[in-house]
This record gives sequence, C-alpha cells and structure tokens, in this order.
Amino acid sequence: MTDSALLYSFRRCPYAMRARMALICCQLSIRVREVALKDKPAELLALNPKGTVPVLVSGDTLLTESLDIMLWATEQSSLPAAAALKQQVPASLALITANDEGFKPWLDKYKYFDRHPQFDQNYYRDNACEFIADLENRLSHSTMLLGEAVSLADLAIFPFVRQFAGVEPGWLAARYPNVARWLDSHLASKAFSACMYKYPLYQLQGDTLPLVLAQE
Ligand SMILES: N[C@@H](CCC(=O)N[C@@H](CS)C(=O)NCC(=O)O)C(=O)O
Repeated sequence: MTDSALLYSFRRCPYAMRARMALICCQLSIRVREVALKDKPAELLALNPKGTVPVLVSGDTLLTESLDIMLWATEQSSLPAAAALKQQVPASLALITANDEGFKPWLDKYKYFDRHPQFDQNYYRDNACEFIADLENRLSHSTMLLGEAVSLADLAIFPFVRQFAGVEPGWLAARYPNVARWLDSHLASKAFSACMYKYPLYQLQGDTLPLVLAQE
C-alpha cells in the first residue's frame, strides 16, 4: 500500500517536516505534493477541511495530523530504524505535547513579537526557554532526548527548535550547547537533506482539466 501513498506537504512547515522525517527514516516510498499554503489545491481542502498540511493518503487511510502520520510510518516499516522509533512512544508523546502546546505558542510570539506588542521579544523568548531548558537538561545526560537512540520525540521536536534557533542566530548555541549540538546533528543528517528536497509546486486544482477542455 505504501507505494501509492501520497503526502501533501509544505517544505518549510515544521509539522510537515516531522512527518517527512518519519517517512524517510522508515524508508517508505511516498509521492509528495508540495502545495502553496496561500493557494491550496481544492483536492487538499476536500481531503482535509481544516486546510492544514501535512496530509497523507494511502488506500483507505487518510491522516490529517502530523503525529498520526509519524506513527503510521513506524507501523508500515519492518526496519530497525522504525522499531527504534516505536520504542518509548508514551514518553515521546508526552514530550511532543509539551512542544506543541507549551513551546510552540511561545515560539510563535517570540518569532513574530511585533504582532504581540503586549510584551517585548525577550519576554516571549524567556517563556519559550522553559522548554528549551528541559531539553538541555535531557541532552546533558544523553545524545538524544530519550536516550541514545533517535525517538519520535527527536524527529517531531527538532524542526521547531530549528525555528527558534533561526530567530536570533547564535543565541541558542551560546546558552544551550547541548540543544545546539543535538539540533546540528539532525540538521546535518542525510535524512534531513532528503526531507528538505525542493519539489516543484503541485498546482493542479480540482477544476483545471475541465477548464482547459472548455477552452478548446
Ligand atoms: N496539528 C496539525 C498542525 C499542522 C499545521 O498547523 N500546519 C500549518 C503549516 S506549518 C498549516 O497547514 N496551516 C494552514 C495555513 O497556513 O493555511 C498537525 O500536527 O499536522
């Protein structure tokens, strides 16, 4: 089934990145449709009325949450890498929830502080750093967040820490060296290079073909 699986994706979206990372680490063969968030194909909106990416379609399976796609990927593969990702799922999910519900909203405010003038940028950064400090503590004891092996938590969280690191280049590395080392190891991986491959934009709209035919 996985040969026919299709992923609607957006290259710079951290949720889509984590889904692509899991699919790549599990070595699944997936067709990718890179969409423009400002001009979403009608078929994507029909599949996912929430209008978000990533979305995965495989046979009767339709997944519209990045975490579900990650878990699905680990179930489709019998590779050791997938087995490793399947370990510590409850611990991974707890950390990912802390990322998505705790860290991510502060990250957005830190990044777009000019849209949130109630406080200054440092205030938002300080709040985001509660989560970063927890990661630093974990990574001072182990190479990856939940031990020595790459877990779902690592793959799901590093795209968001990448965004954090990009707001003020050099700031993270100077204060959280273990997080910076961990982030760099993911950014330097072959899997991440594959994850960031630049696909041409998928532009086919639901009504493109009939319009073309009508003009002839
Ligand atoms: N909970 C969703 C969140 C996905 C999400 O918010 N993706 C963003 C892009 S990073 C999106 O598609 N936003 C819709 C838009 O910008 O129109 C998931 O984990 O897949």
